[in-house]
Amino acid sequence: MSGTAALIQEVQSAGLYVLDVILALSTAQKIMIVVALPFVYSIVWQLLYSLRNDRVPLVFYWIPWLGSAIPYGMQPYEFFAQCQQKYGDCFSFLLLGKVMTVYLGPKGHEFILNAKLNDVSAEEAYTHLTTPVFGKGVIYDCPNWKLMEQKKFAKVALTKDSFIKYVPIIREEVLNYVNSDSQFRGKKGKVNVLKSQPEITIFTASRTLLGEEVRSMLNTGFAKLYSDLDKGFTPINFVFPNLPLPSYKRRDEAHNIISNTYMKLINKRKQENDIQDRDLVDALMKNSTYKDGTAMTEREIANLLIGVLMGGQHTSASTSSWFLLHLGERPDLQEELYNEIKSVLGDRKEVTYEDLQNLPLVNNTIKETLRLHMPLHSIFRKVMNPLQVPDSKMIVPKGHYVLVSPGFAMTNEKYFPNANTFEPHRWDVSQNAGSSDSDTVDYGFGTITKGVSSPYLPFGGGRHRCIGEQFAYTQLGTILVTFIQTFKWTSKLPKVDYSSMVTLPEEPAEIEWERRAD
Ligand code: X2N
Ligand code: HEM
Repeated sequence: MSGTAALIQEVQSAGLYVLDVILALSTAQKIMIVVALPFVYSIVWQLLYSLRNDRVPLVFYWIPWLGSAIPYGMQPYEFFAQCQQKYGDCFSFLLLGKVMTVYLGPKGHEFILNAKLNDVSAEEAYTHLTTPVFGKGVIYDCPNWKLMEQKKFAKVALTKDSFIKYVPIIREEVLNYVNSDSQFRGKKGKVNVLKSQPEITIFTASRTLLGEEVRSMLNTGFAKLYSDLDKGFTPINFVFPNLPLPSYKRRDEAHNIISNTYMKLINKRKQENDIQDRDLVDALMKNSTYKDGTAMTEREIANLLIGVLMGGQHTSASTSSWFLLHLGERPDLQEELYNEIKSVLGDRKEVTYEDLQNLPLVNNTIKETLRLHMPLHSIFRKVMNPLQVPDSKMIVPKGHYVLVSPGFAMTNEKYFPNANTFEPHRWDVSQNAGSSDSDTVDYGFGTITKGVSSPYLPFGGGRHRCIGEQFAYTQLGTILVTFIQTFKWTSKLPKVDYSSMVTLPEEPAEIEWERRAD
């Protein structure tokens, strides 16, 4: 008999013996074993994993599958800081069955955001979450080259010429809101920014990017559909893309109705030959043919509109909520902002796009808010080919994920002295110093800086870099100017809620406002 066959027989009889022992146990003891087995397995697996020197160190965890989900989900930056102390800038942790490799700091930004297209994939990391919400054929439900072109198509509606038109519209929407919403009735009062800012954001973004037709529908039952769709865009959906629950059904129904509505709008404009340069709808109707000659379908244009609006909604609403709450603790800054606005606009109240370029404190307030509250605390990619960690023997295997967190560097003492203090004036000097690299690259949606080793990257970098930065600054700048012109306010800064899609303030997130006399 060969050695192998003998071994197999040996193992077989040992297995049978173990089975006999187990069957002889009481039911309670059997249950104990079944319960304990995953724990034993996971601990043995972690021990063996820790012996490999070609792997990034793995953060120890007790609970199988769940891994480090709770410390990460509650306080990601504190969790990262603790891991950094033990393992350095590069470590792995288990998040709900997925191995995440984190690389903190500028080297990590470069490693992950500038990784090769063949090695890492954003669509594989995000599609389960985004496709049920945005719909088929766009963003992360298509090959990367199509996403690059979709970003190029959308950018046509995000130019200086468009912003010049958007600013008065945004101002009108904000004024209309603060002069009619029940939370803003009277001379003074309290407002929950987690209600007001999402509403102001959706009204201003819909009116500018989707046009008056869609904006006016938001005063009707149509708004409920947005809320249903929104409830399908949470970290829970990231973990469980589809469950037989009412919220998932409402998400899918809301998607279908909204997508159909946008298609009807596209068709109406087409039929009436009413295609101008008003908004993103016009821009995509004019320019959405891929370089291979195929045109985006009307369904795909509708879904791209949903995706772009949804992305801008969460990030922008979070940012304006946070600057209101920070400024509420700094009446001195509100006065400084008021004086800056007055000195540039004079007796004029109607802010313009050009004015916004001449209001450094307004822009630095937004910049500082994004430093302290980068809306996306974690950016993910799925590893598609074994990936070597630079200057090491460590390999991140295919099937694992990489996670980059510019928000960690942005709130770190190493890069920003008094990192936890809200201080817009820290940006006064050196408006653009630090990003000394002028090397640029074009992935298909316009030139961007090649290097991503800056510690300050609220809009990401590389081929997936944000195209909404200028729109966000225009929208947020106009909202901030209009608030400063209209109100003085106070507040107490809430803690951060990291368990949402974007980093939000915890409830209660209120400001106490008072109308300015003039
Ligand atoms: C259960 C606490 O809460 O212990 F949207 F056109 C549109 C970003 C995807 C972030 C996923 C996991 C948090 C677990 C907490 C478009 C404008 C985009 C860009 C664990 C106990 C979408 C998932 C968040 C995992 C955190 C980014 C966005 N510009 N928008 N335990 O997508 O850009 C778009 C782009 C994602 C996440 C998480 C837990 C283009 C807990 C307690 C609980 N995350 N998260 N955008 N966790 N717990 C966007 C890229 C893309
Ligand atoms: C991508 C941040 C507003 C559209 C990104 C990324 C970040 C980001 C970090 C990179 C994601 C990744 O690498 O996985 C922000 C912040 C915003 C903001 C902080 C506001 C303060 C907007 C707005 C729009 C928008 C207003 C649309 C008008 C996009 C798009 C992408 C993107 C289309 C590209 C996604 C990709 O290529 O994978 N954004 N964003 N964003 N953002 Fe934004």
